[in-house]
Amino acid sequence: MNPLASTDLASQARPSSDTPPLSFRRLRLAAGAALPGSLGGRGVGASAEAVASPVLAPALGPQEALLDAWLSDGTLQSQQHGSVHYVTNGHWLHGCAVLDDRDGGVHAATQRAYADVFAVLAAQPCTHLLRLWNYLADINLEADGSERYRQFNAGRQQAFLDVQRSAFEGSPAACALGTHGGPLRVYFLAGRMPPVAIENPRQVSAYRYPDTYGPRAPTFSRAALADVGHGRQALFISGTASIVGHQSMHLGDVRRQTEESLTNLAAVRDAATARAGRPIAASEMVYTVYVRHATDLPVIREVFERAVGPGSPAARDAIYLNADICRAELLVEIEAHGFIEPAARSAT
Ligand code: 3EB
Repeated sequence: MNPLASTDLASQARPSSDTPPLSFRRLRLAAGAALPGSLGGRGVGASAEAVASPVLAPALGPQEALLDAWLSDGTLQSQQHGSVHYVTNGHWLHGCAVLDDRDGGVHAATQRAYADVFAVLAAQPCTHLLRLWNYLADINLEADGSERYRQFNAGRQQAFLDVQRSAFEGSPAACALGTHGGPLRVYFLAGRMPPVAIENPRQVSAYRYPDTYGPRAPTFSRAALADVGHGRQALFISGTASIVGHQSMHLGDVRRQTEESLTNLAAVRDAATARAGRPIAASEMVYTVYVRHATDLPVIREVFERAVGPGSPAARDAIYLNADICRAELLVEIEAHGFIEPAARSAT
C-alpha cells in the first residue's frame, strides 16, 4: 500500500458522540492490495475488482490502481447478499452489486441489483442511501430496440417503486457511466439518517425529465447533504454534465461543454451551501472527471483546472477516467464530493 500523502483526505476529527465519523481517502494501491480497516470503495486501474474505465490521469504504473475508499472506526463486518458484497460498522455501510447483464438483459440485471441493495439496507440500521455510483458497459448501445441506458433507467426506477422508495423527490445522489466492458456495478454508501436532497435551479430535476429521454426517468437527485459525525456534513454532487433545463448544450464543443458542466456544478454547490449554512470551496472538493474521448483530455483538464484553481488540492487530486456519458452527445461529466466543516467555535 502506498498512500499518496497529497491525497490523504482522511478526517482528523474524532467522534465526541457514539457515531464514528465517516471519512474518505483517495489512494494509490499496488494491484491486488487492499486497504485494511476501510468500508470499501470504487477502484480503477490494475485491479480485478476495478471499474473498466481506463485512467487517463494521473499516470499509473501497469500494476497500480486508484481506490476511492470510505472509512470509519469500529468493528467492520463483511457480508454478502445475492449480487451484493458490503462492509459495515453499524453506522455506515458501503457495498457493491455486481451482475452480468448479458443473460437476462440490462433492465432485469439493474432491477435485480437494486432489489439486492434494498434487501441489504432493509435488514440494517443503515437504511438510507447517501450516494450511488453506477457503471454499465456500452451504455449508449441500442439493444433489443432501446438504448442500454434507457433500459437501466427503467430497471432502476422499477426497483425503487417495488420497495416503495421514492423514485422522484428525495432520490439519492448518483452517477451512471459507460465502461469499456465488464459487468454492471452499482456501488453504494448508506447511513442511519436520511440525507437532504439538493436540486440545481438551472436544470429540470432528472426524475422529471420528459419522456423524449426515455419512458422511465433517471432516479437521482443533483446532490445530497449528509451529517457524517462530529458536526461535519458530506456534500455529494452527482455526475454533472452540459445540460440546461433538460437539453444537452454545446453539441460537439468539448470546451464549452466542460464550462457548462462546471457552471452547473457551481450552481449545485451554491444551492447546497445555502442549505448547509456554511460554504465549501470548489478548490477543496474531490473530483472525478469522465472523458468520452481520450483525445479531449487536454482541453477538459485546462478548463477544469482553471475553474478549481491551478495547483489547488482539487486540481492536484482529480482523476480523469475514459468513459461514455449517458447521453451520446455529451462529451464530459464531472462529479465531486467534499466535507463541510462545522462553524468555528467562538473563543469566548
Ligand atoms: C444528466 O444530468 C447527466 O442516471 O444516475 C448524471 C448523473 C447523469 C446521474 C444517472 C445520469 C445519472 O442527466 C447524466
